[in-house]
Amino acid sequence: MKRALITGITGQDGSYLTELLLGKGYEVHGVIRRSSTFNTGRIEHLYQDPHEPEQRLVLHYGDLTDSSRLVTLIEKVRPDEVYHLAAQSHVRVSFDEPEFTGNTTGLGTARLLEAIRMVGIDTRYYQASSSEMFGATPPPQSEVTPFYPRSPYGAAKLYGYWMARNYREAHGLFAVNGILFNHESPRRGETFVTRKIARAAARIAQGKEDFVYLGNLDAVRDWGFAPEYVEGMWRMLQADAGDDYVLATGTATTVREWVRYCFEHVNADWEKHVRFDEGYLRPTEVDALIGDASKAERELGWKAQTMPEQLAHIMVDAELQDVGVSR
Ligand code: NAP
Ligand code: G4F
Repeated sequence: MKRALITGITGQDGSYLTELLLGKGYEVHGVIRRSSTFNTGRIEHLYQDPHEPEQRLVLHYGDLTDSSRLVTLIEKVRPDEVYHLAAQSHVRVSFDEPEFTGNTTGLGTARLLEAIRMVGIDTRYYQASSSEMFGATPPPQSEVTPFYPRSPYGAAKLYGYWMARNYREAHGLFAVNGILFNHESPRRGETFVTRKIARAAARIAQGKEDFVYLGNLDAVRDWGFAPEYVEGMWRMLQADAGDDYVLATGTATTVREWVRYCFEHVNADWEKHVRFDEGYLRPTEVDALIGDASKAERELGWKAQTMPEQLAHIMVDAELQDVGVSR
């Protein structure tokens, strides 16, 4: 039985990856943060009682800012595969908290890599790199596109990217950078734009709210479906050698188009319900991200299946179900 360690198991991707790995027969160990309220809602359905002899999902307290804990965790679990997904992952928030973002998203990666090196285990390491690293470089973006981050988050992720590459080159670690373009789902955090809009469309259609306040509607993103992307992460760690791969749909959608997809799905006129709030603008914006995932298709047999309009419908339907409407 293979053993995996997932940081960020309570996040969107962590929850889908846990489902995938448990389904493949893995023993899964997840790192969770101590919180005064439960933060395990996304993995509640996967929870296993620690008293069960056959337990294959084990949760451990830990934090990316706590190096010694990362060392003890790696020593205790001795995973065959490490999926490093934990991060302060919100771009807008990273402008308010650049130091915290650097400490967790950037240095947290160095702490984890160093823990693996110090303990000396033979493991495969997945780094959750991001299309946000491309920033101002125009699309299409692939593994050979130069980086130009436009946020403290993007800069922190770029540091993590180069640290993973350096541990591959300097220490021979099987380290992979998954450069993932935006991927969404009904489990997406409520303040990311796709979920915020899907949720608003459903609630407005049910008369629970009147307006949604948004920032830049002109930004272009390449939105795919998260469960397909975690399959790509797993495939990267099954390759013959550590390498870097882009995962994306290759399609361009503006925030305005996403708004239209969601509101049309509930037969509402978005122009009557969407209002502008400059508080949602970023000091520096990433205008357009459109990925070229041909390397992942060629080498891993991975290809995105769900395209943005269908994804918008999946997310709105989930929100409708949440407010008691089934379709
Ligand atoms: P997410 O939903 O925001 O989840 C982030 C996870 O990190 C949560 O489990 C969170 O724990 C944990 N975390 C945050 N700070 C931590 C700390 N100091 N110590 C330990 N854990 C900490 O993110 P996601 O969408 O699943 O994305 C997964 C990873 O992929 C992230 O690194 C993200 O930056 C990267 N990424 C995401 C996308 C995307 O479109 N989704 C694209 C490219 C790259 P709590 O639940 O306690 O907050
Ligand atoms: O949904 P977003 O906050 O995602 P963003 O900034 O693209 O970052 C996400 O994708 C990255 C991959 O490229 C990940 F690495 C990162 O962790 C995260 O998952 O914003 C998307 C776009 C932006 O251009 C933003 O300016 O939507 C625009 N937007 C317009 N109004 C808004 C809003 N974004 C948010 N969050 N809230 C708004 O009201």
